[in-house]
Formats: sequence, C-alpha cells, structure tokens
Amino acid sequence: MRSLDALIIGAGFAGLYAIHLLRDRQGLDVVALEAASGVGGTWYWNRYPGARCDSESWSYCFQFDDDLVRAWQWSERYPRQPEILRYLNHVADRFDLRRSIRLDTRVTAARFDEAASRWLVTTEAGERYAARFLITAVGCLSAANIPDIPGLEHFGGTWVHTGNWPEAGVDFTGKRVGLIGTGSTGIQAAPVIAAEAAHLTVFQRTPNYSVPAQNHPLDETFRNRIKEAWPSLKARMRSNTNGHPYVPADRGTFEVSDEQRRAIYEQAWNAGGLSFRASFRDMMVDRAANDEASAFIREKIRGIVKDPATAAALTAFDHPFATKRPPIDTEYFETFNRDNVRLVDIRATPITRIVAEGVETRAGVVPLDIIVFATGFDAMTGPLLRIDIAGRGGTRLKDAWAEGPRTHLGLGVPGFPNLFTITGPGSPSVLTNMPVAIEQHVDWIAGCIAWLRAEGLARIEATPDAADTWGAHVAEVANATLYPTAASSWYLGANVPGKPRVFMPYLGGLGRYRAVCDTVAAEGYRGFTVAP
Ligand code: NA7
Repeated sequence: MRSLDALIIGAGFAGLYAIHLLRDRQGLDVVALEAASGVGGTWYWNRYPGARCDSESWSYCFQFDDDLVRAWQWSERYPRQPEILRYLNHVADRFDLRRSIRLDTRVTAARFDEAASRWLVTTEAGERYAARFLITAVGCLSAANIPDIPGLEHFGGTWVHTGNWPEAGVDFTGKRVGLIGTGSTGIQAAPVIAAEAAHLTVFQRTPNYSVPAQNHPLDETFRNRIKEAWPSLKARMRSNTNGHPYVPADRGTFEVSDEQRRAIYEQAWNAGGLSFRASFRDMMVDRAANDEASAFIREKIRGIVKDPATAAALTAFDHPFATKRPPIDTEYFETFNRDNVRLVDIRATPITRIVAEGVETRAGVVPLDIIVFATGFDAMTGPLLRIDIAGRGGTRLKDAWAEGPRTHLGLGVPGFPNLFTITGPGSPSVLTNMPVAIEQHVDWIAGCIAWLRAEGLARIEATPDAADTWGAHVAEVANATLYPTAASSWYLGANVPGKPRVFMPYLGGLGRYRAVCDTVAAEGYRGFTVAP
C-alpha cells in the first residue's frame, strides 16, 4: 500500500492545479488517480463533434500563473475541445505534473480509517493507497446519464454517449443518425453531424432556448488588448457573480421603453454568448422580465426555422429562459432548414423502445445506423456517489446524501473528515466560469491543509450544524430566483430518475462566496471541527 499526504481523484482542471499547489508549493507527497488514459477530465471525454467551451477562450483558463497566461494563444472566441485538451496537456508538461498522475486508474472505493485518521483508497485494479487527505477533483458533469430505454441491447447499429466519445471518432459519412437530447451538447453536435451524415433525426423531449455563440477567430490585436488589460480582467472575474469577464447590467427590464428593451436584446443576441442573460438584472428573478426575454428568443427562432410546425415544436418552451443551463449555438436552428434533418417531438410521439432497425416512437420506427445519446449527466453528486465512499462509523456517502447533498460550502461533508470536494454541491461551480471557481476552491483547500499542518492538526471535519445552515442558505438563495421553477433540470437533479430534487449549486455569486470562504478560514475554519 502506498502512503501519501494527499490523494487526488481526477486530472482535469481541478486535479492538475491541486497537484501543483500541494506538491510544488507545500512539498507534500501527492498522487492523482485518473480513470482516463490522458489528462483533461471533461475535455478528455467529451470529444463529440462540435464540442466547444461556452466560456470565452481567454477567460476559460488558469489564472494562477501570469507567464502561463502570456504563453498560451487561443485561436477562437470559443475554443474547440481539441484546443482545450492541448492546453491542459501543455499545463501538465509545463508544471511537470505527469509524474504525479496515474492514468487508467479508476477509484472504486475510499474508507476513512478513524484510528489512523487516514483515507484508504482502492482502485478498480485492486491497488491500495493510504492518504491523510482525500481530494475529489471528479468534475460536476462526468457521470454519463444513459437513459433506460428498453431494447437498446437489440439495436443493430452503433450507439454512443457524447460524454464517453471514442478516441478514434465516429464516422457519420453516409449514415442515418439519431440524436437524442437537445441540451448544450445536442445543440452543439447537431449542425456538425448534419453536415457529415446522410440523414439526421433529432429527438427532442424539451424545447430549449439557445442564443448564437457568434464564434470567430481571434486576431493578434485582440489578444494583445486582453493581455494588457489582464490584471483588471482577472480581478473582475475573481470578484463578480459568475467568474466570467462580463459585468451583468444594472437595469431592470421594465425601466426602459419597449424600443430600448428590444434594442438591448438585439445587441445581446448579436454579441452572442452566455452574457445574454446578463442584459437585465431581473431576468432570473422576475417572471414577467424573463417572459420578455423568452418571447424575444422565440421570435428569433421562428424567424430562422422555415417549416412552421418544426418552429412551433422548437419553441414550445416549458420553463423560463436559463432556468435550465442555456446553450449557445452555431447554426443550430438553421440546421432544421436542411433537407437531411428532421425534428421528432418525443413529447407528442414518445419513444416506446429501441429495436434492431432504430428508434420506435408512437408514430412508428425511425430507421437508424447510429444513435447518439446527448442525454447529459448525473450532475454534481453522480461522480462522487459512483465511488463507494465511507466516512466515520462506516457511514456511506450515498446514505448520508439520500435526501440530497449535505455540505459546508460545497467543500466539506459532516461525517467525512479530511475529505475535500472541489466544486462540490453547494458551491457556485457550474453557475460560473469553471476554472475560476476551481482555482478558488483549490486555493482554499491548500490553505486549509497548510494551516492544519502548521497547527499540528491531523483532522478537520464540517459540523452538521454548519452544513445545515449552509444548505438552508443555498436553498433560500435559489428560491428567491426562477431557477427552481424549471419542470426539470440537472441543477435540480431532476434529469435522473429517482434522484432527490434539490437545487445543488450555490446561486449567491462567486465574489460573495469567496468572501464567505475567506472569512471562514480567517476565523480558524468556523463550521469545522479539528483534532490532533
Ligand atoms: P443536458 O443539458 O442535461 O441535456 C440532456 C438532454 O437530453 C436534454 O434535452 C434532455 O431532455 C434529454 N434527455 C435526457 N434523458 C432523456 C430521455 N430519457 N429521453 C429523451 N431525452 C432525454 O446535458 P448536456 O450534455 O447537453 O449538457 C450538460 C452540460 O454540459 C451543459 O449544461 C453545460 O454546462 C455543459 P429534458 O430537457 O430532460 O427533457
């Protein structure tokens, strides 16, 4: 059994930075175990056609090292998956991280040994590690959700989930493809698959809003401007609500005239990207304000899609704009004007089963050669609960979280000493520009471990009271917004049958959250108990 100071699970953005901070700045003996055959996390697995980041490239990166920021050149406004994967490999090499990473190593179980105050970790291959600290860097969207549709095993063609895309790729040439799911992934993939395949059928359960990404290459002048303004841009991303470089507008939807409102939406649509929702301050808290934005987007889509029945099916929204994670797209709605693309509304004609020839709906069989599941993830808690984690007294995390996740700050779990969950449920995470949230968490965890060592302490654990108070605050903040009103969303866990319906990410804003975390640390880790 290998004995360590800290064991990190995962080698994506979070795991890479955690190795660097703990190993190189604190001199700890650290290993990261990674299930994939390469580093990159999300960007290793999500190789589906059209996979891109929805954050602007130059903001979707590590900020801890100015030389790294200066050294890397992004080619487009929104980077494609291979470019982000290259970046993460560059980081792994630049900071010599690979020697601390074991690839192809899936963690299956972790048990806290109370007598020794150590985590005992087991891998799929049966290797064992003991570590004082266990740090999960497993990502929020890494446990693929493959729907339980009867008959999949009888399908005569090929099927694949977008979050588990084969490294060798999938050749769509001349093929009849069925795409199930119209979240961010399906909306990115559809136009690219349609351009390559003989025919594409998009199976839509819930119509989704999408705003154009307005992607374009970046030129040298722009890159230089960003580099010059970097200190202030970095400060803004670290302190604002969402970790993005844009500043949410401070005007109310009904404080401007109808003409002004329309002009503001037009401008936001033409600028493109996630900042559309920041064009008015009340869009996510006032239903009437949200309805205005929603009506504008509906009208835009109707203006793009030529077939009126398809346009109607694409815009029969059942939730306020952005209460499900809103995609941004490159010619998604335009794709339905192609002769080789058809939308099947599976609310109207539900999928009954999968048969050898394809997907059967109440309207008949759609013959297919390839089925692409863009059906999302068991988000936030899924990646943690797929590991058999047992804390004090042998309590299993899955039992402790049977009613939903219970954490202090999304960082610590009562009953699970010395376990740190990077971007865990109850933290801003997926509602922000992820690398910024990840750095904040890893900085905090590294600071906490340094403090424990300096104080000669072996254990730290979130108290039940602190977790309950934090959980109530997370719920209260969410309930003051429109987010929990969506009929279903992965923020709520409602996309996975049987999962408790709890709004999991913290909506209070990254800047405010950072201040809370800093205060907790400054006050000797209030809400945590420590032991020698
Ligand atoms: P999402 O956003 O969870 O989208 C999944 C899509 O798959 C969504 O349209 C679902 O419809 C659909 N879905 C899920 N299960 C089924 C079944 N059983 N039958 C038919 N359709 C189904 O996942 P993505 O991968 O697109 O995006 C995840 C995040 O990655 C994204 O939000 C960004 O943060 C990056 P539903 O809406 O549930 O009716």
